[in-house]
Amino acid sequence: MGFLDWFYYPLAFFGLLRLQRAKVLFLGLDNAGKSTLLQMVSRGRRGIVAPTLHPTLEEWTIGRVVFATLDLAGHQEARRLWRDYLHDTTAVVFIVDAKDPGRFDEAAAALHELSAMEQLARVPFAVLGNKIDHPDAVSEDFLRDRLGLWQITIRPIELFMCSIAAKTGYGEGLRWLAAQL
Ligand SMILES: Nc1nc2c(ncn2[C@@H]2O[C@H](COP(=O)(O)OP(=O)(O)OP(=O)(O)O)[C@@H](O)[C@H]2O)c(=O)[nH]1
Ligand SMILES: [Mg+2]
Repeated sequence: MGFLDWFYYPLAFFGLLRLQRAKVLFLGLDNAGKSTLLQMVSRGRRGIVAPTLHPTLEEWTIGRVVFATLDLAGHQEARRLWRDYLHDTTAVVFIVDAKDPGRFDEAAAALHELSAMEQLARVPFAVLGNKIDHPDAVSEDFLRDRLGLWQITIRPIELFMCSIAAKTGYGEGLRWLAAQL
């Protein structure tokens, strides 16, 4: 495999490279797995990630596709920052830690707040229930219910259970997302 093949493989694989221009946001609470997914997409492997300091924006551009992570936990000031950042978003990947039920309500609130925003009115959302390699991870039906996904109707939205660390499940989510664009 040549250098370019190696470089573009993850994106071509997900069907995102054919896009003219795209801004794909990886959103979710802290500790959900946003930085880990960004590493997988940008480098095809997992490195060591330290918790990202808030409010931090990480960006990675491949071809004409910009990937960015944004932490949705916390206070109003951070909220204002991410609100400004959303206007030309093409697609949203919303990541939830599926082994942390104590934070499902907080994650659901952030997801519903996002889905009500005008800037994202027609933007497709792939919701990733991450960390299913862990024994405490909940089932897909349980997570779907706790996040209240059936209440979000005006856009394509789909839940995918995955383990970003074990490289399973999120590829389907990204391919589904690319197919919506
Ligand atoms: N078991 C398991 N752990 C994971 C998985 N994906 C990420 N993690 C771990 O979860 C922790 C948080 O991952 P990050 O990628 O830093 O999460 P983040 O959403 O960027 O978090 P902040 O930077 O704090 O906003 C790290 O210790 C990761 O190694 C997974 O699929 N399974
Ligand atoms: Mg991070």
